Amino acid sequence: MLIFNKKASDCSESEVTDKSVYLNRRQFMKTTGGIVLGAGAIGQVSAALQDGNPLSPPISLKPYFENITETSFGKDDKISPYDVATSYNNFYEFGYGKSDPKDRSSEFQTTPWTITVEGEAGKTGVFDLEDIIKESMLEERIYRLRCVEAWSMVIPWVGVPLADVLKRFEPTSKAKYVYFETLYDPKQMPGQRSGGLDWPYREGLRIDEAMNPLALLAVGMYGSILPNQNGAPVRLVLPWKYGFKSIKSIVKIRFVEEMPKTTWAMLAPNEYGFYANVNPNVDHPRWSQKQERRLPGGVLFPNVIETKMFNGYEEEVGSLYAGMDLKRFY
Ligand SMILES: Nc1nc2c(c(=O)[nH]1)N[C@H]1C(S)=C(S)[C@@H](COP(=O)(O)O)O[C@H]1N2
Ligand SMILES: [Mo]
Repeated sequence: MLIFNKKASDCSESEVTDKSVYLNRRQFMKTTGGIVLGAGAIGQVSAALQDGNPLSPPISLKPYFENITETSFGKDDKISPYDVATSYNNFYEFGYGKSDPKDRSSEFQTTPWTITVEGEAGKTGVFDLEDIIKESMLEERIYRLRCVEAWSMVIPWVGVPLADVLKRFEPTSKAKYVYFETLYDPKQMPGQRSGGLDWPYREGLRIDEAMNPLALLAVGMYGSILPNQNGAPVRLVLPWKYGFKSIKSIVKIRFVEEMPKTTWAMLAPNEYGFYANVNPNVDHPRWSQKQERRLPGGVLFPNVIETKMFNGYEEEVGSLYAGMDLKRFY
């Protein structure tokens, strides 16, 4: 997003067909009247019927994906087609083009997967991802994703509240921030075989941001597991922040006392800050952040909409930044 001076044409998307439209649980409930289905069965049926996500969870996680808890997030937003959400991606480990992640990640190995927990916490060590997930109910959260490049989508994520997971590691009072790292494996990730970014991809949050109920540790989307190009098998989703904060394919969580160095802020500190909260009043030095192109949109229907403060989540997260100069802490 920094190094290539994107042209406006990069954001254009061809219209997609109805076939790929994700049928979410509520819509499904409405069209069937919800007559024959108990609450537990709805998740199963919708995951099977929606023609979006064709992936199936590992056997051991199947019961969890069959009992996804609905939430009220995003009920007024039109969900982006699965085809768009899985073919227009930023995942520089697999290349810099928008279609590279899909085209080049099909062999990426995501099982087994462990996360190393380090630093200022009572419980540290190497944890199996499945064990981390199984401690909580999976939830569906339909969130808007606003990329710093000024395009956006609406994605039905499946995951667990980040706070629930972090609390289990018992962070100490010195844990003022939490740092995350993506897998570093140039053999599997062709983008890491060249420079550009300083690998591994790194992100971080203030601990109170990480504990905010909106912050999601996602293991799925559109009713099933994450496709590799979307950050399988586990990623952050922070809908009030620019997309680059939502780090993919996480292998390390470290509780720290000082603000951690993060990938984009390291590369271009004048363009990308640590906070990276969506803010239409603070432009990127090279483009406006007042509007965004909601995908899909094409040349004829660019589908440009106004960007909202904190991506429309001010009620949930505004208090985290009370009294802060958001022009300075961008
Ligand atoms: N490890 C890693 N995480 C990443 C990125 C990346 O290049 N590498 N790109 C970020 C950016 S810029 C965005 S907009 C989102 C895109 O998520 P999506 O492809 O699921 O829409 O992932 C973020 N997480
Ligand atoms: Mo992004």
